[in-house]
Amino acid sequence: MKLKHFALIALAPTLLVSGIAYAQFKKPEDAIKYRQSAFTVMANSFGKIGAVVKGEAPFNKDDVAKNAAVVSILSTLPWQAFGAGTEGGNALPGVWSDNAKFKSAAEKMQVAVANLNTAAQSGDQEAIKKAFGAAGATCKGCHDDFKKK
Ligand code: ASC
Repeated sequence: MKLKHFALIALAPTLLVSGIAYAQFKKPEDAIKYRQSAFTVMANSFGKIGAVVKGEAPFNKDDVAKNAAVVSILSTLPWQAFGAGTEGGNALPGVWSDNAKFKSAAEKMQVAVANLNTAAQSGDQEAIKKAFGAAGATCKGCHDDFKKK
């Protein structure tokens, strides 16, 4: 393996956690498509957990654990695609004009879904329900300020 590749693999978790942009986009539309795709896949898995929490789907511990892991991993991805010059899509201008607040909201969401993942891996239904509600509130909080209606 080339050293360059080894370094990238070794650094990957740090890059993800710190939100350093390593994904490169040729055009702003590519960044918009990337972040919307990440949110779409995240919302799909989050919604499946929601159906269980609301009693609309049966509780299957392994499915919930898998969906929570997907949400947790995906939650780290969209932020690198909100760089300068990528305004548009469903994002309100505040993402760029009030970027510190946006970043803080993004971090809150990532912490909340990591907590949901911890609860889901334990299989504790009450903990899952509580963590799901808290995570949903962080989605909504950010949408209220930063997503077009
Ligand atoms: C979802 C989803 C969101 C959040 C949000 C929670 O399932 O797609 O964006 O929950 O509606 O308030």
